[in-house]
Amino acid sequence: MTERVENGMLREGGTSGRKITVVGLGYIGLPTAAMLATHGHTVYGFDTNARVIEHLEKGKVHIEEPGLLAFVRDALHSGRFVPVREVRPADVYILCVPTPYDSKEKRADLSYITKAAETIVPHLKKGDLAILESTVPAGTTADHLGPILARSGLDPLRDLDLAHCPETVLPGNMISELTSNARVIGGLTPKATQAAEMLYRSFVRGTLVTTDATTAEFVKLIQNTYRDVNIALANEIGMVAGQKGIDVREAIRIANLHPRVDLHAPGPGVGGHCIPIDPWFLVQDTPEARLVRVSREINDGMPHRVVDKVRSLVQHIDEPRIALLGIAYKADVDDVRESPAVPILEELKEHFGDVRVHDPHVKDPRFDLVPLKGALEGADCTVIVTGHWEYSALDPHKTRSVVRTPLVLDTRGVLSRREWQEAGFRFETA
Ligand code: SAJ
Repeated sequence: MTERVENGMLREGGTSGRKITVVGLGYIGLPTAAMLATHGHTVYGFDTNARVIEHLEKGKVHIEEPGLLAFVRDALHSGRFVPVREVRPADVYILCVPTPYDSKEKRADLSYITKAAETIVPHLKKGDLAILESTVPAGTTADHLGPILARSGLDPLRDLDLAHCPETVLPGNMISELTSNARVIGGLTPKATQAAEMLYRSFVRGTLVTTDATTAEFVKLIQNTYRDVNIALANEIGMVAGQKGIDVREAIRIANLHPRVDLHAPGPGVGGHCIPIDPWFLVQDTPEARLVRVSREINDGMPHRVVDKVRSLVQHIDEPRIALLGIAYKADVDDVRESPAVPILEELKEHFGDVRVHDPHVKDPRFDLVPLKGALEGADCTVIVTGHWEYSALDPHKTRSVVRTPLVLDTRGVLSRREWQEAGFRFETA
């Protein structure tokens, strides 16, 4: 077996194929399980959702992600990726379950981790490696997972190797990022760190950075908090720029030419399962942390600002018809988790009788989606909420011939102001 090392060169020896059980086959667990199987390991994939396993047994996947279906099928055909209906004993256990956020308490809900850990407890034996990949508040591996695994009668520090290795892949680009991204690996002991590092070296080409488990947990949270706070700053700058009649995107583009400035993009709010949630995990036990809370407030307030803008734009139109383009939380994905488009849609519906929604990627029946032409036909205000490539490719002249009022609100900066204005549109950004 060859082993990949940090500089991308191959080294002989090292981790030979291990027997691994992956608990939780969602956005991260499924590609990770398939990846391990295609790198010589035998992988049992378990999920409490029977539908996930049924899909896999039929050679299908329940997630839309470029390349994932073919990748998972290859792993299944190799015979080394085995979907299972009960947790199987293995030498390595990787927990990839969700850590939802309790929106009332503004805290991490660790119940899935608790249940996942409990399912592996009966199978644990001395020397096993257990890895938590789920994003968690700092200290969870040591103070929450460790004590549960100790119910096996084994000491998590001496008899087991227990580590945290947060995932960092970007939805839409998971397969390549799983191997190319740098990974942070933190064990409860140096031996655990080393054991986890050996495993990730079998498929990661990016740098492996080692630290302790609690620092690894903390690093993941501060990475995503950095993005959230930065986006909040961009959104606030957008508000000021709007008042001064400045094109915020043009201003940010120029500002970012400075080598030490990296302002993010303003938008209709922050969605997805990480960026709007992880900042809460960071500060949940620190009430005096203010900046992170204010940033969350700014970003959570963006959908309301978008709706306010639509209302003021159509105030003189009788019974306006609104075309809402995009329900996914970001461009070119089908994921609607925490999508700012959802509260925008709900609030628009409170004010307007005729809101038509289109999204080329989302298939969720909750949203009454219509074809693009159906959404644009007779529209008085076209609101771009998600920057899907299909929208950046919209032809302003053709769109002009379909809508009733040539008014577009581009919350993502995907359209060319000049081209749309030339086609006769009133062009607004949020
Ligand atoms: N957004 C903005 N302005 C920006 C960037 C993003 O409004 O400049 C919005 C997006 O539209 C979206 C939300 O923020 O609604 C989050 O998008 P994202 O692309 O920042 O984040 P995710 O949730 O798709 O993926 C992130 C990634 N983290 C980083 O880029 C640091 C990914 O690498 C992580 O694995 C993932 O979170 C995670 O699991 O934490």
